[in-house]
Amino acid sequence: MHFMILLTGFEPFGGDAHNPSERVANVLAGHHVGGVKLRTEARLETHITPDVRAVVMLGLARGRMQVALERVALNVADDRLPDNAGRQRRNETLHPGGADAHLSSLPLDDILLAWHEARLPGYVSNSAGLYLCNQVFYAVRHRHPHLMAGFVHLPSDETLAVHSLEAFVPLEWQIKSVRTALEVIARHVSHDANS
Ligand code: PCA
Repeated sequence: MHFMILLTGFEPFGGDAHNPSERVANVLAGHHVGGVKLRTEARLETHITPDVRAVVMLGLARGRMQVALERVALNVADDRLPDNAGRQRRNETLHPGGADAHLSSLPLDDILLAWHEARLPGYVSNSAGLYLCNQVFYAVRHRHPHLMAGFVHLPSDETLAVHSLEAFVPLEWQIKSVRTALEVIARHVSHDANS
């Protein structure tokens, strides 16, 4: 069987005109990285088919200064804003009876090393927030505990930052960072499959 890496992004929210995570996912859609095909999805829950060997979820975190690998998903939602369907959760457990937290199962250290070797700034963040990104990250780790899966938060890009005084990373750099992370993940996935 051939493998897939599932790459997901989010649509714009909170009044933003676009979401860099959706752009990056769309740019990379259908490409091969390290011999592994990328598939991109918006509705991920129903689409984790048996050929999916890793899930990389992307989202926007305005105000961040660099691309961030999220270390942990917490079993709580506390939304600052309603989601695009108008729902807002305050201090709610996401999955009653589930672990308080799930850690990323992506090879964080190897990705960080690859970024830094390629002169792509990035770091490991210890909080994905308590909004939708944390929610999908938790749900995937909770429902598919043996799957390699994790979350990458992207900063604003040049288009979003034009309208406000905030840190940004150009979209091209964000694409490079995500592609580099996917190459590392593809290596791990192929190695696991051959051993
Ligand atoms: N960022 C939000 C939700 C969607 C997105 O791109 C978050 O960090 O939770």
